[in-house]
Amino acid sequence: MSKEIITRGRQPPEVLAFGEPLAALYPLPGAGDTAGTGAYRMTWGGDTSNFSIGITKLGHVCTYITRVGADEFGNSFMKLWADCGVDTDQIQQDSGRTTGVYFVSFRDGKHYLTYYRGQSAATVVAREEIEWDYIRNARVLHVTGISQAISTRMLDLSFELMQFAKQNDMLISYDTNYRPLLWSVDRAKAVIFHTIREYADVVMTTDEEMQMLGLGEDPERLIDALPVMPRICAVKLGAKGSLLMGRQSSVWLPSYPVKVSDTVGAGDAYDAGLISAMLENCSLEEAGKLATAAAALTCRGTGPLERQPDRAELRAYLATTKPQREN
Ligand code: KDG
Repeated sequence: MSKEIITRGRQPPEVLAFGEPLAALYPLPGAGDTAGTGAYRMTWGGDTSNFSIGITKLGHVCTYITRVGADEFGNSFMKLWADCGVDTDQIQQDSGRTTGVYFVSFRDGKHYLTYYRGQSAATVVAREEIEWDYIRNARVLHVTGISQAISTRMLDLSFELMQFAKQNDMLISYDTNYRPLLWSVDRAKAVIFHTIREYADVVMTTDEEMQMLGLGEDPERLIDALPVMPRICAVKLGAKGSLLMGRQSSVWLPSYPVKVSDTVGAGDAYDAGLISAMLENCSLEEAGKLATAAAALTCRGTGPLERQPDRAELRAYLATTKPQREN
């Protein structure tokens, strides 16, 4: 098959993301802070959808591999991705299943998610419907612990995709994104360790996840707790910034001064910033700054996308703003 047919005249895939999009229901401001007490508005979430949109906004071509329902939420996602420029060629719409949903509640300054996703379309992405030749030349594959936790089929497919990525010299980007509501800590830890040992080049996690997974409290000691040292390892520390560790050096990145409205999706924006910087051969420090600032800017909005920055905004912000404190 000629390249023209494979890419259908569009830019060939550069970054692949694999996982589940979720319609996100947020309580309206003033509607009360516990689920069920007021009006909700719909927006879009799902870690890998947030990542796909984030990295596209930062100037890269991202092909999202997922499945949504042939329902209203599925249709609105298809329109959103098309409007944002995400490549939707590998997305199937399933008339027999629905798109997953989560409701957000805020309590004591923290957010809580309630999922309705058990039988969602994304749990049954079909390997036979992936155009393997079309995605073969991508440079990066991004997978998360959530993509692996939602069904056995998705777990198996994550391994098949990572094996394929490895054979085709892609960088494998992996966010542990441990969600206790989706699987037990023991099962998650076994899968996460296997993924890191066998596949992941870039591993991203948070200090909270480190603790939940029993990987210790000290971000600098994370590497000692992992089965192997990946090429790059990032620990996201919320308001404290992040720690980025490479094989030769590491760098602490302070956070940026923003008024935080909601932190959901900040980690996905971080991943998009880090991987986009790696695609552009930035230094570890530059990559860390881009990622940390992208996460901070995302926290200004409600929901993962409202204030997720694009390339111009992120670059302008970094050129004019100092981080909160220099280490
Ligand atoms: O990273 C943000 C995600 O947690 C949110 O968008 C919802 O994908 C989601 C999940 O499974 O928790």
